[in-house]
Amino acid sequence: MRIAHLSDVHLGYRAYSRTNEYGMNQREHDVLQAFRRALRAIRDAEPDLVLITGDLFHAVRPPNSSLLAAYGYLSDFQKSRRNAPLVIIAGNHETPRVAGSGCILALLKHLDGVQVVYDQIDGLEIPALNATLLCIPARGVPDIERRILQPNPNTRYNLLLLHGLLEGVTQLTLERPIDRQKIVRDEWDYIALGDWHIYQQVAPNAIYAGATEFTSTNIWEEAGEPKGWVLYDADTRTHEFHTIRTRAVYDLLPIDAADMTAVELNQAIESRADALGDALNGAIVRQRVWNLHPDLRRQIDGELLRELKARALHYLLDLRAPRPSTGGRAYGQTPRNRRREPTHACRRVAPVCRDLPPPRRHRPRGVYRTRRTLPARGGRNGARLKRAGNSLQFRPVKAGVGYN
Ligand SMILES: [Mn+2]
Repeated sequence: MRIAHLSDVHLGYRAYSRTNEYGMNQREHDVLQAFRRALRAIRDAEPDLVLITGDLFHAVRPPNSSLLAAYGYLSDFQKSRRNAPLVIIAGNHETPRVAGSGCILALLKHLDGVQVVYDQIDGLEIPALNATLLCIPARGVPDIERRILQPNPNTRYNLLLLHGLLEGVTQLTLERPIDRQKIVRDEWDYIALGDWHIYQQVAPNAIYAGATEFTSTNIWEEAGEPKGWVLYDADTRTHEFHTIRTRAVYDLLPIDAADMTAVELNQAIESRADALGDALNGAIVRQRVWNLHPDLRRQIDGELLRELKARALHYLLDLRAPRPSTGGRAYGQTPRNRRREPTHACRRVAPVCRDLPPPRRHRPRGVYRTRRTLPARGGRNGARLKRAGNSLQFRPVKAGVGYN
């Protein structure tokens, strides 16, 4: 049995201010294009079974634009493969906090051949393939500990689908990683994993397919990693990783501005961007500058910056002032022993309920944020704050516990 496995598509993801010719956010469009490329390649590979292991949608209530396009793509996809089985499990991004609020994936089960699991751990039997699929969507992850996960002895193939982070997948400290011994077992013909945005083979029969575009909280940490889908042969337990074309993401070498003159700094910014050549056009680029004195900051060449921002889809000049109290270590250079949340898996995003107030940084009441003091940081919050800074010179920021 040949299985196509893709994951973490994040349809409805939006970032930056660029729009395409129809007024759709350019990144939302990119994510849809990546999905369409993956579906076309999978259709041509003619697998017996297709698996999507969570975060098909970026949000509990994705934008209509992405929802409509995705429905159309999947409908055509199913017709083109004569409604062969397609199984989708829910990830943390599309799972509502409250079970009764309804999951958007339920819409897709009306497509022929599509089965969806989003509420709890559930077993699906597909008689036509002589296969049983044990599906663990994001909401089922807390139940793993007290469940016995066993293959069905009555079917030829047994697959395990999981959206969650196994222990050992990331070096970073996890609050509650999933017990690897409980999941990664030889008795499964294939263990299809989602939630980790970088393609990774955990065992010969266990693979994270990774995301199909750069949609995690910190895309810079995965710059240069290929995006794609997995074609797995359950009889030989071998697989091929098929890459798909995405928007280019470059995290340029940081510049240490401690001993630089303004001319040297501007030259360094220009030469690092020039090194990309034409690849800069339409790309997502970050240039970090460390130990930047405020006087030097004012002398950054505005003309050069405007040109770079016009050529790239998004050019982020991430400027960090020196911090004397840390012995000169710049902001942003995280001490090695400091605990950090993994970001490839989008843990810091709070997408699960749009009814909650938007995330805010913790800040005492009455403190005003001006454009000049805005942190030049990437990610959703950075973009949002910068937009606010562009439209309002002074913006009162209410006190509140922020959740990223
Ligand atoms: Mn994800």
